[in-house]
Amino acid sequence: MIHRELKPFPKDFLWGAASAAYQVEGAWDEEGKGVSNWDKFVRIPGKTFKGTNGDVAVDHYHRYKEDVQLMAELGMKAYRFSVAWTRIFPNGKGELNQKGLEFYDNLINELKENNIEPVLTLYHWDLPQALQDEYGGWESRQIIEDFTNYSIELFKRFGDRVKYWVSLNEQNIFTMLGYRMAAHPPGVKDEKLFYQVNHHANLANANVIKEFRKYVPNGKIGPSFAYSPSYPLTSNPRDIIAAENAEELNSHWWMDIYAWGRYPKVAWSYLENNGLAPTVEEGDFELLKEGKPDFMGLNYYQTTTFEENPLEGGVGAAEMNTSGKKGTSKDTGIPGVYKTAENPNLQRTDWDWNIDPHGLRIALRRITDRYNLPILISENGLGAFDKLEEGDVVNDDYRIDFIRAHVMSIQEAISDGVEMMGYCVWSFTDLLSWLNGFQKRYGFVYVNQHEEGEHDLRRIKKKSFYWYKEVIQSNGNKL
Ligand code: BGP
Repeated sequence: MIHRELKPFPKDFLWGAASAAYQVEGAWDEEGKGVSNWDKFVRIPGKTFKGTNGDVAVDHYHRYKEDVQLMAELGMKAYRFSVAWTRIFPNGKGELNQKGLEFYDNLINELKENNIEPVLTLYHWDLPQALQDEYGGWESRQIIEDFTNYSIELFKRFGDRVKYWVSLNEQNIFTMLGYRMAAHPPGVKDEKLFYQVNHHANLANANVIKEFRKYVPNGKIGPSFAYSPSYPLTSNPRDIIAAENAEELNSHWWMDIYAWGRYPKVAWSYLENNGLAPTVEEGDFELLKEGKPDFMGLNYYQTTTFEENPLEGGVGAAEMNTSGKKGTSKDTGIPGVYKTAENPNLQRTDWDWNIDPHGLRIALRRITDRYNLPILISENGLGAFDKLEEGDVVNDDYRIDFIRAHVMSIQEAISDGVEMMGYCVWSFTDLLSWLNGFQKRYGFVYVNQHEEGEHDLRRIKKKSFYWYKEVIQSNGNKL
């Protein structure tokens, strides 16, 4: 649809930015914090870009006040951050660490005093290592209880001030990288376990949402899903089936569970036929149905294009581009299901991520059509090599262009009838990219932090900072 006139952004639209504990906080072993799976994983040689880790990250733990002041200056309405489970329960359960609770208390209070709505993510990938050691973390159903107890502690402590909550961040990504590609902890490649782990995560997610209703009755909670809408490469029906396979196995398989508490039929049948379906216990589907979210959190970066992949001799899984050398990524696929293909209509970033603002509108509409839930965009942004110029200037016009085009797409989606809650750009300050070090930057605020050489961690407002400030001030009118 081409609209004659676009609808305005809602008055209370949450213009924001996002981060995650491990990527910003640092202070990895301070004030009682326990060891997380990431604290351990980054120490294995060859796992991250140039061996980067989050020991210091961008030192937000010590500089949160300065960071919140910058958010206030930007005029941000919302800040999405995650809590490090190991700061609250150093061993994942049992002994509670008051110092950890205090840190988030202070952060939340600082945000509230500056009229910034906190959006709290319960889990953004940093699992207590003690739970991984004891029972394999997400590999055991025991995680449901431990994750729930940890979450309840946060509901009790922060529920009076935090209205918006994200349960699991990108379950599809942390399980895929952790159990399918061995690129994230625990570094496993086991297709069957991947689906079992996901079943446990689904149950944990549902249980936490169920408990949330008791402790934060006026709050809103939902998972953040990394949705990459699937396109067929051509109008050849075989490619269309490949794209539908991808939509079913890579997207509906998670979002259907979140929204409806059931797995999509075609995907389930594929898993059963291939001996991959998870073991389900009595009562699981009842619980999954009870864990209805208030919104769908959408992390949108790109779309993916698919074509048919033969069963015999088809393309298998390929590694990602973590170097920032454009054009080095390879097509990846599942024989007999799909394989990815380059979309000739789209430009790519240096990490070979497709730049596709219209894809965001497509994502918003597909989620709305299928699930009829309001949507909070919990991540969207551009990872790039930024250059710090003379006089502490960063001219990131490419980032402005990227975000502008995506904001326009959101407005088109609103005009199409999509119910939008807010837009959290990834990220506020520059931060540690899990596998790409500090060289892949996303922030409105440059942080002088590097893999090597001088890094005093000073904060520098980029050109995009000033631009986004006007966007927020004008409620999206001035782009
Ligand atoms: C999402 C994660 C974020 C963030 C972002 C950018 O998948 O939720 O934590 O890292 O992607 O990814 P990357 O740093 O790999 O470019």
